[in-house]
Amino acid sequence: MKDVIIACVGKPSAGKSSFLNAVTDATAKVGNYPFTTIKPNNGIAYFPIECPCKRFGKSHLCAPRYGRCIDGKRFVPIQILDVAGLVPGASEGQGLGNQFLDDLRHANALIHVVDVSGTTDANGKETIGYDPIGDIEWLRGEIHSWIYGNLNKKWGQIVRRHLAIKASTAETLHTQLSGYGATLVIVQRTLDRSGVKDAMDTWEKETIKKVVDAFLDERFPTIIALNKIDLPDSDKNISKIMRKYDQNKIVLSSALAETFLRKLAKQKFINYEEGTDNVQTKEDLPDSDLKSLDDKLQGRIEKVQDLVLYRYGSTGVQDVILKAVEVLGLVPAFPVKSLSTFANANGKGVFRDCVMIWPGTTVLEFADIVHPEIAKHYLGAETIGNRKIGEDDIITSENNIICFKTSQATHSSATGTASTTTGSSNQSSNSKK
Ligand SMILES: Nc1nc2c(ncn2[C@@H]2O[C@H](COP(=O)(O)OP(=O)(O)OP(=O)(O)O)[C@@H](O)[C@H]2O)c(=O)[nH]1
Ligand SMILES: [Mg+2]
Repeated sequence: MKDVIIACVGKPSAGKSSFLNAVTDATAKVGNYPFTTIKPNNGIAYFPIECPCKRFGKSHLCAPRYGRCIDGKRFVPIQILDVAGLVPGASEGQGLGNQFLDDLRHANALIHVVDVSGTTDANGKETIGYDPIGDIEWLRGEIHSWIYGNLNKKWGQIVRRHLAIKASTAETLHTQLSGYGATLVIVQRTLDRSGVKDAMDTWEKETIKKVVDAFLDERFPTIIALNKIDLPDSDKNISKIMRKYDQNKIVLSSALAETFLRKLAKQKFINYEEGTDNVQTKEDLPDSDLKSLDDKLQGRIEKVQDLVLYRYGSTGVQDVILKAVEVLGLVPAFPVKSLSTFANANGKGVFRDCVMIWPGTTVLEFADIVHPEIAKHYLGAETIGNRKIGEDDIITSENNIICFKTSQATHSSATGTASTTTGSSNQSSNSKK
């Protein structure tokens, strides 16, 4: 059971650290030169989900332990990792290649931050008119070469061992890929996806490549953030990329605009509703405690509105996180002590905990996530309408408000120590699927 981690990846100066700073309270160093980041930075971002408090008329009482809930829009924490930039040849150790690839082992999903403005070249150096379309495939290719290269180097030995111990293909691949965070479930899905059925000792180089390709899809679901949309040349590059790639995996963003707006909001110059184009100033709200703007600041805000907010509807950074959570298929689940008040014994803590769990997590697995004591003394579980649910039932949006019954009183914190975003991971454990 590990927290879910989403990693920002991409070439140097694409805006990975800026993105982290824009969506979390981290203060990663940002610079217009390659390899500003060497050691990974991390922060917690909050992404919005629909909170059941609204449906049950409890919005005014809703009391999240982490994040916040505003009129039924609940902001749930998730860990974001910002790693060193990757340059061509990284899989052969160029730049900070090996370290970068090592850091990736912890990630569950990737956000590939692409500088869509064409103002940085393949190595992250300042330029003009660079075509970013190649960056998308290049990054995947680099990760592919890293894994394929490592397998290919010792293929003879892998196959000899495979034959000697009469292992199944999945078992052998699992041993080889577990260093990249592969579980048996992921390996099985990889084999299904690749369509490869031949015995391992007959695999050609092309077969190994095909399997690695399928593995990348299963192990590292990726969202592409086309960043720096505020810059002039971004437009034409965006339309070119959108025509070529799956639009469901692409989000437009301006990390710079988001950082700017959040900073002004913090300094009380504006009211800014993250994820929207809604910016209000003292002029809009004369009776508010907002500070007045000088002409220069007013001009900068208008520029961000014209170039980003009014054009694209938002700075896009929140959409990037939402998409990444969506590709992982995480399900929000709410452990409660009472199915009528959703509160603690003292009437407080309404919908206090929200845990994002992996798809396929069962009720009993969820009990263990909330607190091992609950799983140990588990008697049963009920959902809305006091409807009984089985311990092997999969949790979905239909039964995700759950009251556990236990054979003895568990520790007072036991129904609600669920921390941030966690789960019985189909990535981090071999849960039954
Ligand atoms: N115009 C514009 N500039 C941006 C945006 N995001 C980042 N930048 C700028 O791009 C440069 C590089 O940003 P970083 O966030 O340091 O990039 P990085 O990907 O973390 O780079 P490395 O740590 O070197 O790998 C900085 O000058 C940022 O201010 C954006 O949305 N718009
Ligand atoms: Mg950086």
